[in-house]
Amino acid sequence: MGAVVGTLSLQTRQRRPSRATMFGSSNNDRVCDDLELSVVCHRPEALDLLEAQSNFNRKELQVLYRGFKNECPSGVVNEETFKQIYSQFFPHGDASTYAHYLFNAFDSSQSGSIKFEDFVTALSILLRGTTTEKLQWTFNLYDINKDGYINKEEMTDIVKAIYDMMGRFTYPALKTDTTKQHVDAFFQKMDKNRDGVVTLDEFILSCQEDENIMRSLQLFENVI
Ligand SMILES: [Ca+2]
Ligand SMILES: [Ca+2]
Repeated sequence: MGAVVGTLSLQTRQRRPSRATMFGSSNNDRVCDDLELSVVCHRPEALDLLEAQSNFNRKELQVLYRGFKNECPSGVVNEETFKQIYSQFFPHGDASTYAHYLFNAFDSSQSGSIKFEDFVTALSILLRGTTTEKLQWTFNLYDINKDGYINKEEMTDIVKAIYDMMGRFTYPALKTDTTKQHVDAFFQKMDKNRDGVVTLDEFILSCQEDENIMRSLQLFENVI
């Protein structure tokens, strides 16, 4: 399990260099100009609302917005674009399946596209949220069909997607039964009442008992 949640922190580290470009502090004047034009003038309430709903201040939101518009001038990210951006961080593997699951977790309204608001909401939780919020978000990511339970099929799909994403350079001697072992270990630890599915309560309880998972969650904080 530690390796699964640990992957999230690995992603954070791998994404840092790109984040520096995406959210770099150059052209600060233009940040404000763009934001004035795109958000403040057209939707003056949007920034206030985001500031109230997220754990970012106005200045941080402006920098994030600049980065978002830079990568996605249309203002929304569809799944194909998301996969392309995300895959750049995992050049040795195939990140498309994991990116699909991540996309659905970012797209909390299941609208088929990620708007700036969706992006800020997810980042706010992952970087500045409480432990429970981060675990809820991760649970939702693993709960592929969003029915409130993680079953073995979903966990198998997630673990396979993570192995695909990491590629053969990270897991050179991957055996076919490794996925099953990983999933079995996950359920051994998480499925407290042994009914074959992991609920949010079981997930949060089990993660909080695990120091490795708690440490990897803390790595999210203060990276922006
Ligand atoms: Ca499910
Ligand atoms: Ca259970």
